[in-house]
This record gives sequence, structure tokens and C-alpha cells, in this order.
Amino acid sequence: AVALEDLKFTLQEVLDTFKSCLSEHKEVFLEHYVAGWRGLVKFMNCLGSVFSFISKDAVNKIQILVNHLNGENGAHYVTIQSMVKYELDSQLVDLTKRGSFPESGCRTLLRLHRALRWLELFLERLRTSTEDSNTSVMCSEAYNESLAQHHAWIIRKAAGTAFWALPGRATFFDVMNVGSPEQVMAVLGDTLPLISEVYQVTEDLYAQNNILELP
Ligand code: 1PZ
Repeated sequence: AVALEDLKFTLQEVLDTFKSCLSEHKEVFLEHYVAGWRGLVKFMNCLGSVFSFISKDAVNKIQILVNHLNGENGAHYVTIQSMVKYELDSQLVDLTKRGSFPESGCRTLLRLHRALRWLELFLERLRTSTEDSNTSVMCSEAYNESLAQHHAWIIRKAAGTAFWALPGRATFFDVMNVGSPEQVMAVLGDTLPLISEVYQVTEDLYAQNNILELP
């Protein structure tokens, strides 16, 4: 049987994993990055089954990265930096059109990375929201400013529909499981800079290697 503890999400947990993501030389540990995503998926699953098509895709991508980590070349996948270097040096990435490497670490992580930008924008809105703010509106604004630009029409349509099923702000805060709204705001204030930094380090790395548009 699954222990209740495993199902229970806390925002604090996600905060802690993102905190452990960055090494002192600003490398991103893939293992912790993936753990952070696992926590986010857990959270999404608490919001209702409408989101399962979204979490399924995230879970798929997490699994691809875990397989690389646990594979025979796992040593190259310890950090995002080493992964990018290894896959590019070994020509394991489709650079211009999809073909031989649909499961490269670089293209797979890029999808999660783009979603992290959505999360950053959404949490920032949540952090500065008031009691009567609408989570669906905050969510779709954040989406339109980020991920939507990378999604085909049909996905945007499906995502847009799912957003209307989001619970209200109060329920959202309950699911985050950190306490009073004031405490949620405080934890959000602590979490956001960490997520932003992980995002920025990854963004810079991908920009330097000219791989921000991998197919
Ligand atoms: C809390 C509400 C959740 C809102 C999440 C907002 C993001 C909506 C994204 C809709 C994605 C729909 C499913 C699949 C999309 C894929 O086509 C793309 C591109 O991958 P490819 O086809 O190239 O392999 N996948 C993605 O963009 C990754 C999406 C991950 C979404 C994770 C959301 C995490 C939310 C955390 C909740 C706190």
C-alpha cells in the first residue's frame, strides 16, 4: 500500500530540492532537477484529473532523463552542463530537425526548462495576488507569455481548456500544504529566486551552445 505521506505534497519539499540543484560553481545537478519536477507533478496530480495529460508528458520526460542518469553513460549526466557537453561532443542531439535522437537529454530537458519559465511567471503572479485574484487567469497569462510560444495550436487549445478547471486561490494554497496564506506567501518568496536562478543558469547554458530551439 502507498503511504499517505507519499501522496501528500508540500511546497517546502519542492523548495528544498530546487535549493539543492545548484553546485557552488553554478552547475545544475540533474538528479535534483528531476526530483524538483517529480514534486511539481505530485502537486499537479492533487489538482485534479483534468491535468493528467499535462502531467503524463512531464512524467515521460522525467523518465527519459532518469534513464540517461541510470544508463551506462550516466556519469556524463550528473549535471546539465556535463550532459550538454557530452551529447553535443558525441553528436547525440538532433540540431535542426527531428530524426535520430528523439530522446536526447538536451531536447528533453529543454521542454521542462521552458515549462519552468511558465512556473516562475505563474508563481510570481500567485505571490503578488490578492484574495479575489483568479488562478485560471494568472495561469493562462503566464502560459501565453512563455510555453504557448512553443506549442502548436491544438496543445494551446487543450491547455487553455484545462486552465479553466483550476481550483481557486484558497484551494491552491491548501494543496501547497504550508499553512496560512501568509506562510504560503513567505515560502513562495523563498522558492521563486531559487527557481529563477536554476532557470537562468540553464537558459544561459543553452544560449551559449545555441540549442534553445532544438526540435
Ligand atoms: C497547475 C496547472 C498546470 C498548468 C501547466 C501549464 C503547462 C501546460 C502545458 C501543456 C502541455 C501539454 C502536453 C504536451 C505537450 C508537449 O507537446 C510539449 C512539447 O514536447 P514534445 O512534443 O516536443 O516532446 N511538452 C511540454 O511543453 C512540456 C510540458 C510540461 C508541463 C509541466 C507543467 C508542470 C506544472 C507544475 C504544476 C505546479
